[in-house]
Amino acid sequence: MFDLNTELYKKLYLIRTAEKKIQEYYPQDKMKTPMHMSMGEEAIVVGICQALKKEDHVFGSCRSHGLYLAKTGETDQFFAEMYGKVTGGAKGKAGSMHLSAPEMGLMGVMAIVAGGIPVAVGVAFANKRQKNNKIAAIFFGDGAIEEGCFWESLNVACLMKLPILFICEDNRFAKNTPDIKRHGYKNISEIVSKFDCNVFEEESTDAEVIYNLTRRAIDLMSANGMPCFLHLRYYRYLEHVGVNEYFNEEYRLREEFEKWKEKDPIDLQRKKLLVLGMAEDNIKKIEKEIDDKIGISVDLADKAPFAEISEVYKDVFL
Ligand SMILES: Cc1ncc(C[n+]2csc(CCOP(=O)(O)OP(=O)(O)O)c2C)c(N)n1
Repeated sequence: MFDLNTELYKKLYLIRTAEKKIQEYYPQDKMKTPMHMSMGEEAIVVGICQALKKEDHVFGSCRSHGLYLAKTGETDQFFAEMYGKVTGGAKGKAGSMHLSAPEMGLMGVMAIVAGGIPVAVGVAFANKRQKNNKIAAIFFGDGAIEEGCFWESLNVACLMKLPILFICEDNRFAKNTPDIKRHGYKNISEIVSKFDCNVFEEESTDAEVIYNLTRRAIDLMSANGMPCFLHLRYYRYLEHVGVNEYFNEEYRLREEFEKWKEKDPIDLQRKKLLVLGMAEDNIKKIEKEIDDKIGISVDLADKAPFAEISEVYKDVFL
């Protein structure tokens, strides 16, 4: 339990610190990619990726910095991609919204809302055919539920009993539009539970709670062969896109934000380590190692060259 909680904290701290670095350096205008920040959602991606096997396949949306870092733990290619440099995972052609590291199971993240869902279902189908015991996990926002391909994909996955986790990261907003202005129904989980799948619902910023829930989901999926739908609530700290702390009170309440901030996933996990008996100095040592690693990655990315012009059409489907 101590080891698990330490691992969870390392990932949570890594994600938050990497994004704080992005906030700090973005105004230099060297990172040209739009930024959809993960701040607030870290417990979900960290808890789930911890519960998955290394070789499982993960897919995400445009808001996937946290997912990438939780799944891979690496920061060199991550920052190089942000800077658009040849040392990035996609040689600088992908940016923040199309990250991938297939060798580490991060198969791809996509800017088209719900775009990754049918792709993940296809991979789950291949995994089942190959009997390789791998799980596909697709992360998407609540806005993706409004896309037809979500329902088509869910239907096929249930019909074919595919080994897939559908993870709805529900922050109640698609850009600035709240769920009540978009949904002709009350409860997503209630509707999804009409399908032949295992449905889980949780609102927690505790990565250990999410980890345990995911373990239960995976166990149930291997017992009854049915896909899982995880409906997980969180609060997006920043605006839809961008790195500023600006909070738009035209569409959401600051009090709600303050309430979620009190149970911030990183602070919560740090306090838990202290309660479990980890010395403050040990925690600081862990944090320093991660700070240093990120500092080096940013420096390397900044100094790295851009790809040659001849690379422009390579690795691109036209
Ligand atoms: C098919 C499609 N329609 C519209 C957009 C424009 N768009 C980008 S993000 C977004 C809202 C996404 O909300 P949600 O899925 O809840 O994810 P979140 O931003 O909350 O993580 C929209 C409408 C898009 N990228 N793709």
